[in-house]
Amino acid sequence: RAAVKLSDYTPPAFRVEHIDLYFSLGEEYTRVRSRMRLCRAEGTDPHTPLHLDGEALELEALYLDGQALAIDDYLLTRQGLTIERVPDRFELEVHTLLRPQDNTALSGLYRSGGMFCTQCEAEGFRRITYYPDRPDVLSRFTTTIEADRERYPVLLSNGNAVDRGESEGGRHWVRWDDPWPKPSYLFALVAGDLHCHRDRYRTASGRDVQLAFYVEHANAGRTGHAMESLKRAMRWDEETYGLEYDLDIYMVVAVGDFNMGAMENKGLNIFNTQYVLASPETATDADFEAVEAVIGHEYFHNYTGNRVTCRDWFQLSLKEGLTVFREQQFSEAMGSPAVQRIQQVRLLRSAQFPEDASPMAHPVRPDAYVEINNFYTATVYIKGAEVIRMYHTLLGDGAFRNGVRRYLERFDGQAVTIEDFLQTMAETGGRDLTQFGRWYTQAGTPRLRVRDAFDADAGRYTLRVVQECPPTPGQPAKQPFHIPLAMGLVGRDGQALPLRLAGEPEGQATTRVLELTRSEQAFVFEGLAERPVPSLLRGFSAPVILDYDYSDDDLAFLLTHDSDAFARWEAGQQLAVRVILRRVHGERREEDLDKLRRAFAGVLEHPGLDASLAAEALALPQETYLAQQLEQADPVAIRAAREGVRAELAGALAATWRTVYSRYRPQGPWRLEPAAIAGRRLANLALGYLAATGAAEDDERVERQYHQADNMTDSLAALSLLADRDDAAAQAALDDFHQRWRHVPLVLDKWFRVQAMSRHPGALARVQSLLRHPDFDLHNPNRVRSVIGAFAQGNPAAFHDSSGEGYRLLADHILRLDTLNPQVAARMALPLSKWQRYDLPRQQIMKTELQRIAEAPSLSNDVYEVVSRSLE
Ligand code: BAL
Ligand code: ZN
Repeated sequence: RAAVKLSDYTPPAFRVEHIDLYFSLGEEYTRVRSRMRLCRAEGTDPHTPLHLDGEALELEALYLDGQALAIDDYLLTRQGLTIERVPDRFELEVHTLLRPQDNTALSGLYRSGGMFCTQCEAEGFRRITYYPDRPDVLSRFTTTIEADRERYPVLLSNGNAVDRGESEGGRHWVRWDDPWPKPSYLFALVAGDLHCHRDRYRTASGRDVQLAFYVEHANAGRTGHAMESLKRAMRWDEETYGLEYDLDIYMVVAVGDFNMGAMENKGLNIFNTQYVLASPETATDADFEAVEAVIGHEYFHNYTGNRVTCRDWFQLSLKEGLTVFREQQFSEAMGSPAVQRIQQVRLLRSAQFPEDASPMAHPVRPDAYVEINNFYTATVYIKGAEVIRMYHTLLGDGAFRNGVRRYLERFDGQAVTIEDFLQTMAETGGRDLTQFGRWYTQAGTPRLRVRDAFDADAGRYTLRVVQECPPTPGQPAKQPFHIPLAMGLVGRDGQALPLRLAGEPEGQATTRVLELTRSEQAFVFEGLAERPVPSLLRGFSAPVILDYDYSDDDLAFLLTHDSDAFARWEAGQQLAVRVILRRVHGERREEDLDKLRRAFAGVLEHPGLDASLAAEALALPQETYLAQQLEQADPVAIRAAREGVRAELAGALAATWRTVYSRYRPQGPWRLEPAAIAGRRLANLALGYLAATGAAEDDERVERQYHQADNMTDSLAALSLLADRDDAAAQAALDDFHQRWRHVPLVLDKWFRVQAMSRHPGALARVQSLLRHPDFDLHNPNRVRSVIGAFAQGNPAAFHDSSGEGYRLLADHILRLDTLNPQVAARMALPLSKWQRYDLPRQQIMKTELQRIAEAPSLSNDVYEVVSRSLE
């Protein structure tokens, strides 16, 4: 199937000066009338035909400058419409007919519950009308929506509501005008019977902005946290980047059926309910945090994405990497920067590193795709944010912020490229970033091999760093990257040592950033009285794999003494990785458990204990991260080894866990405050260990927490531990949860998810029955992700069951889902793309299932691209 290539980019031949849309929404069909003022772009050949994208549309009529076009005046294909001869300036009117109620792909105009809504990024607008549906065509939009007044009292689109009225047959209409030119992917429409939570925000310059959150009536009262998060995000962007909101109204609509997390449509964000609704009874602390982050993310897009957008979809990370980084900065400012950083790195390692090591590996700026929806990836988003973080590290905070502001001013209202951003940052920072640009073009995770030597007589310590990056599809050899390596040296007494490179004057800095630009480099530090312990990659200063031969004692030492919180966490994780992997290899050292036990006890006994950081430090490394440390992984053996270590730590520290549990459980009613959140986190971590002691009192503790919890964080923490068991108490809790929450979809998703991720040996059979449960629905992406996604990505031991049943179950459902929603189906196929990471018998079955999918008739481009690349 045809790939779109970056090298084939040509500027648009026609500009759309204005588009006036008229929607007549109906139960059986919807009519769309589009009136566009088009003109030939300067320098374009006067004979270039007009091509408009269009997909799954019924064309009813077409008028050029008021004249109806006959069928042989244009060419209609499955991809669009071409008019061979058009004047330099003209008006085109297009009438299309849609059936949103049959749109199960959830791209374009579709129905979710009782409402109409849209999703146009990346290429959904072409499923509404014929249009040059590409991000570098910006136009002024006016939109009129007409619908039944009783069923759809709320009619929304981008910009400001400028007129409204009644029409015949109990219908009404509203006209919207968006003053900001935008690409079609930012168009949005919503119609429904919705509850509105209103508030207002006064900007730094004193303008009042109306804020409006629209939800289904059943969800009224659950938007308070999202509203407050939005106001915090607006304030933060003013204070940090000097960016003020640019319309008089900011609207957010929550919909239950949504392929993505949320969408930054100009002035009218459409959100997955998951990232808007939050109340203590229904949402966990993690959900509250995610709502704040995603509300921030979509708001920050208003500049990084909307005011300055992408020239083409290869530049997606231009807006996404930058916006994820801004979102991360916002979350760090609202909470604990160290905890945020740990969570970011955990996500990068579990989602992006495996992608970089798979046949789906691609650079942050890909150079070809069959289906752009497949490139909304961890690489484009999260590695893209790491790339932006590296600019920040290299330039410093002030120059970085100035650079972003300059980029936004220079390219305001334009569709630009990653080079434009890089060049602006280079100019502002006074740096040559040419080599740094390789982060955008070379795929794969670089590995840093660090070796050291100490010359006691000279007091000289040398760090030698070699960088390598493994081959990835189409890129057998890599050039060296420009890598900021933040580091420090820790003295044997635990003190941070001043860092003086050979030839430099005395200085007091105890953390510095070494810049790696060559395959191999040495750094010589002077003035050291004894051999230090190096603290490397502080704050995770680059998205790389670090290889330094620490002893177990060094790791335990850094866990206690490193002044960098991230590096402390990392040292503890690496110690745990070693102990677990030794078990995987059948190596059982008596002293191992003792080392971990002492290290864990040290964290808990630390006088300045930060409960949130402690909870991160005491959580064992994830199974997916452990699997990455092995050439070929056996997920069942990894699960057994990790669970074995967990049970032993549970037993060895049982008294400590019980003390931690009772000390840190917040007293009194639920509060969303940092100390209470940290307390719940640490107490629930302790409960997780206690669930593995095998003692009846601890089993009862879990049951008691489930039944007594006044909030979803504690209730779900206990329920997920109960889902690992199969006794009567566990079943009773699962039944109770279902009974209580079956009418609240987001909570019911949690019920499915904890079972799909159960560590019980019978989890695979349970997933098979969940897929037959009357509440399971393949049409709803959140439900699909809660069962199929949670199982295939979050339960490796069950998914990789040696029978191959997990793979078969996944493939069967991908094939069914592909007929409904190709975008989500392709995403569900990604776990199979990682087949090379597993042992040979598993590889064989995974490839057989990929092959079976590849051979299915009428496969979508989305799924075809994932499975065919996986098999290459
Ligand atoms: N632009 C798609 C959703 C998001 O990244 O915000
Ligand atoms: Zn985004």
